[in-house]
Amino acid sequence: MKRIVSIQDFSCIGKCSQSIALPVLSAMGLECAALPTVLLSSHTAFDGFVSRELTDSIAPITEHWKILGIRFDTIYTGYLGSAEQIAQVEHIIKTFGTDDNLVFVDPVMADHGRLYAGFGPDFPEAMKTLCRLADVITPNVTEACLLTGETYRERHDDAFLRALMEKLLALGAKTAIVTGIRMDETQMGVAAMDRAGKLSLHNTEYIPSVFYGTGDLFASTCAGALTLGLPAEEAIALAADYVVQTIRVTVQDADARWYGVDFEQTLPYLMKRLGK
Ligand code: PXL
Repeated sequence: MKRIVSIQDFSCIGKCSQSIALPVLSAMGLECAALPTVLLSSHTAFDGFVSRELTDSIAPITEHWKILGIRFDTIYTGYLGSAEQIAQVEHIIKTFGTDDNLVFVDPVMADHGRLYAGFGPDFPEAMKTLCRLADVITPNVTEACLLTGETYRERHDDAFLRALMEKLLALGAKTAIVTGIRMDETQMGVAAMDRAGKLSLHNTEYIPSVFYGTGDLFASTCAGALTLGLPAEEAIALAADYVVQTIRVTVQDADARWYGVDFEQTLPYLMKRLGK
């Protein structure tokens, strides 16, 4: 069985980060090791959330793993609490990185044109250094603009997309994948570009709604699919289709929660798509 380490916060309420990565990656047939970076009472979209950075715990945990000789097929990073934690994760990548494992960086920090509560304007600059070490990065449009200096906008065209993807690749990652691309009214897409300059766009139905955690759902599924050995285009299509299927189910739920999606209901869809 392949092993992936998920490095991101644990939000007690909110269905994001580790509470998405663990069940999704397990359902995909992967062993998921979890390194929590921050412990939060809820994710940061709730008023009054309480947050405890676990910065002092990260080095002792990973030093123990090193002594045990643990190896990871994929190192997957998401929400990190500070520039100091980014530096720690860079050290983890250098320590556990090999020629054949995958470094998957989701530069979680912003959405809808704004940084998440708790991040200062310097944070994107620190995140750029982490992207440099990645094989794959998966920003949403807001994060991609913060990483490249492009101006954020809600509607996109070919020229914007190509410029954005080229600038992202110039940060140093081998493949850039950007979620939340809106080329027209009815669709939402995921764009990808690799070092060969090939640009692809996987469009799905656009369902007008705002739910937290969909970026984490996309990243966990995509990281899992790549770890299983799916080609990038198939991994992207699977992850994008799973997210849209989950949103479809969530909007039909009279009891839907604004803070997260009903991904628990659609795990069978994901497993079926994988032939499990
Ligand atoms: O879903 C992204 C995310 C992850 N972790 C925390 C968050 C958010 C988005 O708000 O607050 C703690």
